[in-house]
Amino acid sequence: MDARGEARHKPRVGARYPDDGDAVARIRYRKRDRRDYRTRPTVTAVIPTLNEAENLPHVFRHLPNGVNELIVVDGHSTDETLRVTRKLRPDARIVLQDRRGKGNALACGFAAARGDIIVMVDADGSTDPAEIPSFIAPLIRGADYVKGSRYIKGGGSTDITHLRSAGNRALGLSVNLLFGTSYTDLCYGYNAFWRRCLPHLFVNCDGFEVETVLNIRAARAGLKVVEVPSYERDRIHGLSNLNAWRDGRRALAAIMRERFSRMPAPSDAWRPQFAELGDLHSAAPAAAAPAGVPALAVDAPPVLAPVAGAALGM
Ligand SMILES: Nc1nc2c(ncn2[C@@H]2O[C@H](COP(=O)(O)OP(=O)(O)OP(=O)(O)O)[C@@H](O)[C@H]2O)c(=O)[nH]1
Ligand SMILES: [Mg+2]
Repeated sequence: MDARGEARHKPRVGARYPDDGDAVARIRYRKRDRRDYRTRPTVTAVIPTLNEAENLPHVFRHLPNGVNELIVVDGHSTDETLRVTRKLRPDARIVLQDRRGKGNALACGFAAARGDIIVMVDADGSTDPAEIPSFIAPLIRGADYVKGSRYIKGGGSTDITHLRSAGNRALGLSVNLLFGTSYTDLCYGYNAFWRRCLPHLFVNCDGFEVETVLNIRAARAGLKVVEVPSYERDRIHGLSNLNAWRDGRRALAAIMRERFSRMPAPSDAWRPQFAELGDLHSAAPAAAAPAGVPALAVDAPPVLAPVAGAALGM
């Protein structure tokens, strides 16, 4: 027990904090948040978008204040996604992915991120940005990588179909057997981790298998992984980009690849050459914003200033 009477958990891979994600833990986090404000780490939310203009207002509205940097990674949307982003969140950084697929989009967003902590949030309204604090709390307490789970107490989904749920469970079981993890939800896109873990996660896949790869790499690298409950809602507007059979096969192939290949040595070699839309605060009216042409900066070196004082010492 520490000075505040909180139990100190020693998470193992796939373990979860018994008290994270519930109301008590959130309140405790908020109190601690206020007290430790000066040493709080900075948080970057990475949101991949492919034609999500109608859903973004909902997602932006529910982002908590503690998010210091917002990165929208667009995959060549043909709707108003970029214009809506500029209008509603002129402070957001808009990154244009260099290839196709959600995996490549996340890799570009991760490479652009400057916060101490990165949290991945979908743009279709199915992952609730208001849950972000319950992902951050275990990281502050010592976890390296926090994964959302729809299958533990407090989690759930109105979005997942029986077919996808069965596939997810089968793939998850395989991963648990092959990699000694005890994950309850493998293919879920709501995760958060310290940016310093990126060389280990080595995000070099392009498609929807990205969550599977991230979860396996976290385990193979020996990161402290914690699960927190998460509730997934239906996509608000538009159609899913995921195809259960095609993407299930991709995830299975990724599992096999991870099992029979050597783990990439931790490095920055995975970093894609993303492009970033230029000065979002420029005089150019939003209506005149091009739908996809970057005016551009490549890669993102400067470090984001912490909210106040020094970033949390790790
Ligand atoms: N930038 C980018 N984003 C993508 C791409 N494919 C999917 N996304 C985004 O990734 C998120 C998840 O994609 P969805 O199509 O909702 O897939 P899903 O959530 O796995 O499946 P559903 O449960 O059916 O919604 C959404 O925010 C998409 O806009 C892509 O190729 N590029
Ligand atoms: Mg979705």
